[in-house]
Amino acid sequence: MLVKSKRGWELPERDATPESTYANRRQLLRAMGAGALLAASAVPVASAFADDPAGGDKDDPSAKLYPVKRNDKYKLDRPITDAKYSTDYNNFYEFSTDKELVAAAQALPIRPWTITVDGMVEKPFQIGIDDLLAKMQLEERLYRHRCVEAWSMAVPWSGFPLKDFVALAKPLGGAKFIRFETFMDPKVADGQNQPFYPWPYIEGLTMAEATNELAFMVTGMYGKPVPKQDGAPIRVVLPWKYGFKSGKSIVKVSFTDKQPRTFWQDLQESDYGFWANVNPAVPHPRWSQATERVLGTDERVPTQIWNGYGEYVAQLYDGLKSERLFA
Ligand SMILES: Nc1nc2c(c(=O)[nH]1)N[C@H]1C(S)=C(S)[C@@H](COP(=O)(O)O)O[C@H]1N2
Ligand SMILES: [Mo]
Repeated sequence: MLVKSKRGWELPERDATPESTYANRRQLLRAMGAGALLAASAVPVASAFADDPAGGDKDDPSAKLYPVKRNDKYKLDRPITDAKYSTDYNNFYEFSTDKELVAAAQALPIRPWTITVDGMVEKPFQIGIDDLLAKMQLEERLYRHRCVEAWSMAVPWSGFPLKDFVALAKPLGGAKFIRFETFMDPKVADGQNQPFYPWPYIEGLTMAEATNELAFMVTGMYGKPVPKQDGAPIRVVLPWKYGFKSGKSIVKVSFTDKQPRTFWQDLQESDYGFWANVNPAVPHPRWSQATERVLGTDERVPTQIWNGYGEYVAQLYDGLKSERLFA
């Protein structure tokens, strides 16, 4: 769906092909190759609606923990995105490949919720989300978020530094990477019935990235528990990387000496690599990354290298120049 526009960089985000297109193309090709007809995926229907889908589940026992104190160190260069945009326009392929998935995501049960910590750690363990919340010092941070599809937002997230979680996990000296796994439950997440996606959603980081001060485990948003559509009850947020690196609704955190293979690498590695650091000068194979559309105002603004967080993270990559760091 190429649209003629005056200048290439003015191409609006809706004309950029979303991440799903390749998969859908692949689905079609595979189905044709097999001589089979694939039924259109059923429209997911929420089995339960929360009182206030934009503000967390009414039954969420963590609601009393919020709001938490803001850490003022992390400043925005733009206004906070109105919650009505950022909690209503989501990428969460488990529920849908289009952005309107709030209703479908309400079907996710978020209590009990257990996180398994395994791999190269002193002693593998499991911890319930409320026990974890009780152990961690929660704070609020204002971060910008840049999706690889060239839209962006600015959000007050609540949570705790990923490095505090790493300390709790006690990785062994030989651990070089951390791997995040999202829940797998095709009964509540209809997208997981689509077998051409390599479920469950896996993401990963180096230990140096995971222990960088910016890496954040998010449990809240806008002074309330994080809504299901945004990754309740716990997700990752990495503001210098494209949004797909920030896995939602995490059930397992593993430590390993091998670079984890990610969901998006399995799907289309040429477009979505392991590093995926934001860089306006490195286009996606099918669209420019030079500018981004700001959710809410639809203004187009220039994208910054490392999404503007270079002072914190650029040095992480000094010894990695031969890697494909930006796509
Ligand atoms: N499990 C899971 N995590 C995910 C995704 C997903 O589809 N499934 N989408 C990613 C992408 S592409 C982006 S941009 C962000 C979107 O987060 P938001 O919906 O809270 O804005 O979540 C990321 N985390
Ligand atoms: Mo994204």
